[in-house]
Amino acid sequence: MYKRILTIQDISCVGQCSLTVALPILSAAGLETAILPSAVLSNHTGGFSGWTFTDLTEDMPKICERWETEKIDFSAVYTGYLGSTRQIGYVKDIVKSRLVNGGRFIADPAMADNGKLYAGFDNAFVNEMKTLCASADIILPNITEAALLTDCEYRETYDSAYTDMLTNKLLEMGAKTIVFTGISYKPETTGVLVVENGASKYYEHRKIEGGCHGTGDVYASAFVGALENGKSTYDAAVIAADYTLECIEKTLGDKSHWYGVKFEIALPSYIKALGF
Ligand code: PXL
Repeated sequence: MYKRILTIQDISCVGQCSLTVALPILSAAGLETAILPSAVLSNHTGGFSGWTFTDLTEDMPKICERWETEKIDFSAVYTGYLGSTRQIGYVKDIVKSRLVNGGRFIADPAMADNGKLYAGFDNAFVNEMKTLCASADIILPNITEAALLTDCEYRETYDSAYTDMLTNKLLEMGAKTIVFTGISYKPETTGVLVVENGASKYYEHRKIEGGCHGTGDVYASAFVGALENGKSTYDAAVIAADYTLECIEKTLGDKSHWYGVKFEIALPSYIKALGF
């Protein structure tokens, strides 16, 4: 069966994040990709001095109604940066109505990093995001997002007792499979912690200092692409980590490219890792 994926996140016209990253990566993974833009921004909100923001909340139920009429459904739904608190309710309706039986709902609660919410988000949004994550089959939070979703203190340095606590609280909240990104127990390494069916598995890899913008979106998109190609959760998490690392490596030397990563030139390695 030819898979059709729906991804719901914003269009940042410039900035190599959200849909401008998800669409090419999922296409490279051989997946038909339908999009539902949550908002249109001139550029992303991380590091630029300002941006335009057009909220597309009102379009969502109308678009979903059309899809219902046309009997268009999706093999998987993958959500990222959303445009309003109210929109989250519509996203849940769309998943309920348009995801095929047995299809996976993957939610990246893209709303925060480095201990801080992104511009424009508040507590009400976080609370609603908790309910979206509880309804998802797989969530991909970073440490900041996991702390916000569980009302825990954010820590810059931590050990496995801290990530175990976050894990347990996310599971209590209703999360099923968790792919924690950017988990760093030592200064020189970072990695991904995959929690599935009561077991945890950690993929540790080298850490590149600096931190690039948009890597969460690159990671989640590459993960979904691998997963929907039949890889296990852990294998998809590893493929996505290796790809994201290469994207960062290919970008670092270019100081003018501070706003995103050059994910395009690392696509050949990703495609090879998928076995095409
Ligand atoms: O990469 C996450 C992201 C997505 N979309 C917009 C953002 C950000 C992060 O800042 O601003 C608009």
